[in-house]
This record gives sequence, structure tokens and C-alpha cells, in this order.
Amino acid sequence: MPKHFQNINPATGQLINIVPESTPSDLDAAVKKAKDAFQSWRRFPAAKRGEILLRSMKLLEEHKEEFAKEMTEEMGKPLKETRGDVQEAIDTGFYYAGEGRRLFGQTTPSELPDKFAMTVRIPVGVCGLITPWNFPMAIPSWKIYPAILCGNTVILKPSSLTPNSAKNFVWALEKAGVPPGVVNLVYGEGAESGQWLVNHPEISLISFTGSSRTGSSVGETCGKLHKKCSLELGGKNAMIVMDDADLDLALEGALWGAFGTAGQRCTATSRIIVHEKIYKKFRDRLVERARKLKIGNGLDPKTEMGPIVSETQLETVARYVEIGKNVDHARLLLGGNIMKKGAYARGHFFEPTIFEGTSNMRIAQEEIFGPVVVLIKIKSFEEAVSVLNSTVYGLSGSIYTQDIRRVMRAIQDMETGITYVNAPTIGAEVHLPFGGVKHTGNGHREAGTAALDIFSEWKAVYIDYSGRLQKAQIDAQMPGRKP
Ligand code: UN1
Repeated sequence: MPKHFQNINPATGQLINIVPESTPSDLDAAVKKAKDAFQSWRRFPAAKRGEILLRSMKLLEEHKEEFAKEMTEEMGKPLKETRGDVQEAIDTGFYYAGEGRRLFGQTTPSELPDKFAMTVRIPVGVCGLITPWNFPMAIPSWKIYPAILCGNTVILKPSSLTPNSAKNFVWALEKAGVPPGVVNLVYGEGAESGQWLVNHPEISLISFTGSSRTGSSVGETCGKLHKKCSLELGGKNAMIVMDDADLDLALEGALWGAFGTAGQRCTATSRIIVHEKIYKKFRDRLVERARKLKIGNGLDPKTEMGPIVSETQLETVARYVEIGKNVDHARLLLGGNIMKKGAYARGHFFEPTIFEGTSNMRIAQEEIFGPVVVLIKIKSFEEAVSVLNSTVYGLSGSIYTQDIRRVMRAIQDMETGITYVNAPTIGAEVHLPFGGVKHTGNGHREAGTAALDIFSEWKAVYIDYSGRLQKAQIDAQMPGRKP
């Protein structure tokens, strides 16, 4: 009898379904199928692969409402956000479907006569994809769509907290005509099945989204085993609000960036760096607005912030608030408690929480992944940027200002993979590269054309039609060049 795990609604505590955990032999069988399917899939024309992607994206469109609802039930974020999550998968499918007729390489002159040179993209093989629960359809789509468009076959291991969203996405791919063995779904807890994927000798590439700590061990193993490896890891994203900012706009942005998805985004705004001239006004208005946020079941259209995804994550958030109060001695301005009364008692709800602190505090340095934000007062633009850059992470950053010189300098000096101007730290679009610098990643980017560089290798091709042996670097071609 295989082990099972429970899929629980974080808003109500109700059991949604019971999911069988894949056994090592299931995983082995999946890799074998993926390896066999690779031989025909890699030869299937990319434009035709793209057409299948397009059909799958249309199926997602048809089922958008139903899939969004199931997503809200299993991970909690409000319906308008889960609709956005499904939409992000739809957009990604549309984008890579078109890529099937591009997948451009280069042609370039050879240094020798009667010789032609070009580059082509070739697939990598079987790819292991490990995805989190916070964007349970969008993030699998960022990986699966470019991977299979490039001709790879994949094993997806979604978070055990969101099995149904992964199943819905894979259903659409299968129904659209993705041949058997090209996309394989396995279920399990990260520690066991994730490690198994990372160590499997027949898997050539690992694409992982999760914490920096786990990412570092995934990267270490991939390095030892010579696997390609793309890591999308933590963030401690900051928003700068300068003294000339449009305060209403900055306030809206702060609420959405910090408390959207209950702060459970890699790109969530978890620090707000505010100029001293407007600090008090901004702080008081933010606290007032955050106090009024409607917290509840994401299926209720009035809900603005849903629950925390699981009890373990709820405990982590509560632990960080304790650290903020008792170790950092930060000033708690709002919230800080698990919500236990009435309807909240059955779910995992946490109050929107605002601290006033300084840049060196643990709550201003470590990723919390919850509705907790730290306000930091600064005196100048230079100080703001230096505070923004003061963590080990480098995913997303934002600045609110009307001054074009500050905008341009922020773009230049922020150590982030994504920079927003007059917008919060969240809201990336699927045709631009997504990812970060420093401990946020390992130099790769997802989405857009950047993802093609993860899921394909370059092959350089030389075609010599001179009919004689020509030696690059050795044959003298320049009149007068010494041999
Ligand atoms: C994440 O932050 O975990 O940029 C992913 C956004 C979304 C994706 C976020 N498109 O806000």
C-alpha cells in the first residue's frame, strides 16, 4: 500500500482529497517513459510542438474559472489572484506556442572560404522540474512550456500542498495532444522525491523554484553529477518611497506588494524604505489601510487577503514575529497574531503585520514568506539604495519617485534581477526574464527567450563545401600574412 498525503483547504481545514505518494519504482518508471519519449519528441517539428501548446492553452482558457476555484481551495489565495495564476499559464502557453516557429539560431560567416557556419538549439534530454505551491499553475507552466517546446521531456514534481493545480495543468497538456511520456507527473514531499529527482542519473537537467537553502543543496548535487541546473530562490524585496513620490500610488502599491498572496510570493514586498520627510504620514496611512484589509476565505469575492498555506508556514511566520519583537526589538505597529476566533479558527490565518525597524534586523534580512513587512526610515536616495542592497538576495526592487535622475540611478544601482518604477515589487510579465542576482539564483532566468537558454544547448555547425581540408587558425588567408 503506497503512502498517501492529504490535500487540506488552508481556509477551512477541510480535507479536499487524498493523494498517493509516488514510490521510487513509480519515479523510475516515469524516467524510463520520459527517456523513451524523448527520442521521438525531439524529432517532432518544433512548430508542431507549438501547435499542441496552443491547444493546451485554449483548454486552460475554457476551464479558467474552475481551475482557479480549485486552486483557491487548495492553497488559499483569493479568486482574483488564482484567476491571474491560471492566466499566467495561458499567457506562457501562448508565448511559447509562437516560439515553435522561431527558435532562432545564428548564421555567421566562416573565416575560411566555401564554408558555412551556424548555430542551432538542441534539447537537453529528460528534465526534472520541482515547483512550489504559491503559483501552482503559473510556475509549472514557466518550466514545462519552454522545456517541451525545445524538445525535452519532463518529470514534474509539484509541491505536495498543491497537487490538484498541477494535475489540472497536465490534464490540459495531455488532452491537447502531448504524446505519452513527454510530460510525467509525480507526487511527493520535497525532501524525499525531490532529492530522488536531483540524484537520478538519467535526468539531465533540474529546474528548481524554492528556498535558497534547499537550492544550494540542489545546486551542489547537480554540480557533482554534471547536470544543468536552474535555481529560482528567495527574496527580501524592498520598495523605496522617496519624498517626492505620489503617496496614494505608493500606498496602494505597498498594500498589494506586501499583503497580496498574504506575502507568500518570492517577489513580495517585505521591506519598505521610506524617506524621513514623508515617513510619519506614509506609516500612519499604511497602518490604517492595512488594518482594514478584509481577511478570509479566498472564495468570498470580498476577501482581500487569504490564509497562510499550511500550519508549518503559519508557525514560521509567528516565529519571525517573535524574533522581530524579542530579538530584534523592532516596534510592532500592526498585527503580529495568528487569528484564532470564529471562522478563522479552522484555517491558518495571520494578521497583516507591520514593523518599524532597521536594516540590520533579522526580520529585515531573512525571507519570511508571510504578511509581514518592515518599514525602514532613511535620509537620502543613496542611503535608500544601500539599504535595498543590504541583503544576500537580489530578486525584485522598486522605487516611487517623480525624479527621472533617481529613476535612472535606481535602475543602474539596485542589485536586483527585476526593477519596478512607480509600481510594487510584484507583477512580472511572462515575456520578460524572471529571476534574480546574488543568492536568489544561479545566473539563469525563467520566462521569455531567457528560458530557452535553460532548456536547450547550443550546437555550432560548420559546413565545408570547398572539397579540400581547410584548417581554421592555420591556413593563411590574408595576403601578406606570415604563416
Ligand atoms: C513569485 O513571486 O513567487 O511577478 C512569482 C509576479 C507573478 C509571479 C510571481 N507574475 O508577481
